[in-house]
Amino acid sequence: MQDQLNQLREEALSALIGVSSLELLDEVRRQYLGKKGALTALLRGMGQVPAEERPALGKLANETREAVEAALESRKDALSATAVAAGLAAEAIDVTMPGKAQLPGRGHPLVQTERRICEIFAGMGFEVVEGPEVETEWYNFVALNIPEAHPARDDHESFYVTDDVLLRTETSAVQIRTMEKREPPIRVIAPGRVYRRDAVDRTHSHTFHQVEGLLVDEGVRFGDLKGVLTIFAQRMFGDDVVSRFRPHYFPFTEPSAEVDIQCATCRGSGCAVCGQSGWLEVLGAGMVHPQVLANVGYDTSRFNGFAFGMGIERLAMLKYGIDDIRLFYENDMRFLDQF
Ligand code: 2NL
Repeated sequence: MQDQLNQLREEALSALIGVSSLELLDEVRRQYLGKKGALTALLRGMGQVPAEERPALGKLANETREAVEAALESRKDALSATAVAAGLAAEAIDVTMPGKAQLPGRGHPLVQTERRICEIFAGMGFEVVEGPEVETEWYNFVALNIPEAHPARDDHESFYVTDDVLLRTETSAVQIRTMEKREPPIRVIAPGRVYRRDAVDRTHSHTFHQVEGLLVDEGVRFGDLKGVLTIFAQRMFGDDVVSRFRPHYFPFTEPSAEVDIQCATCRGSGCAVCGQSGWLEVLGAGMVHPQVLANVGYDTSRFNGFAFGMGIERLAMLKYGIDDIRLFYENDMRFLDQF
C-alpha cells in the first residue's frame, strides 16, 4: 500500500507537468483526489491493513494528498499567470501602428469660390445680403427695366411658377428689395442660386450661382466701378492680371461694360483656352440705369450708382482651369478632392 501511495504521487505529479489548461488541471484533480479518484480508491483498502500499520499509512496518505494538492495549486498559479499574460498580450495596443487619417472637411469648390468673392468685396466695404429664390416679375424684371418683350421674360427662357411668379434668373431682385428698405449709401453684394431654362452643356446649367454687387451714393463715377472691379480681378486672379472694360448693353445699366481678363495661358496672343481672342470674359457691369433707381423711389437728381454681376461657376472654371460645368454637380470625390 505504501508503494501504491508513492506511485500515485509520482503519477499525479508527472501528469501535472503536461497539463496546459485550467480545465485539464481540474480533470487531473478529479482523477487523483476526487470522490471517485485514485486516492479514495486506495484508502478504501485501509480496512485490510493491520491495525499497527494504519497510523503510518494514514500519515503517508495525508502527505500524498498534500503533496498532490500543493502541486495542483502551484500548477494552477502558473497557468493563471500565463492566461493573464496571454490576455494582456492580446489586448496590447501597438502604438507604432500608423493612424487612420481623419481628413478635415472643406467647402465644395463653388462654395470656396463664393466665399473668396464675398471676402474680397467685404474687404472693400460691401455687405452680404440674401433673398428668396422664387420671385415676382416685378422684382426679377420690371424693377430692373427689363422690357416685356425681352427674351428672358419668355417662358422658354425662365422657369415660371404662375403667370407672375418665377424662379429668379439673377440675384438683382435681392438688391431691389434692399434699396426699397434702405436709403443710400448702399454697398451690398448678393450671392445665390439662380435658374434659367438653358439646355445643359459644357458651359451651361439650368441652375447655377451668381454674385451681384450694387453701390449707390452721391457722385458715383464710372472710375469708381473700374477701380473696384480692377482690384477684384487682381485679388481673385493675381496682382499681375491684366483686365479690360469692353462696351456692352444691359437694360439695367447705362453705360454698360463687360470685363475681361487677359488669358493667362497665352498672355494675350490667342490660344485654344481663350478661343484665339487673348481675353476671357469674367463679369458684366455698369452705372445703374436711372429708371431702376426711380423704380425704388430714389431721388435720381441726387443719387447714382454702379452694379455688376458674375457667375460663380464661370469664375471657378477660369480660376482652376475646369472645362466642363457639369463636374461641379456630380460630386465625384476624385474631382472634389482636388480643391
Ligand atoms: C452678368 C451681368 C450684371 C447687374 C448685373 C444690377 C443690379 C441692379 C441694378 C443694376 Cl439692382 N444692375 N446688376 C448689372 C450689370 C451686369 O450682370 O453678366 N452677370 C452674370
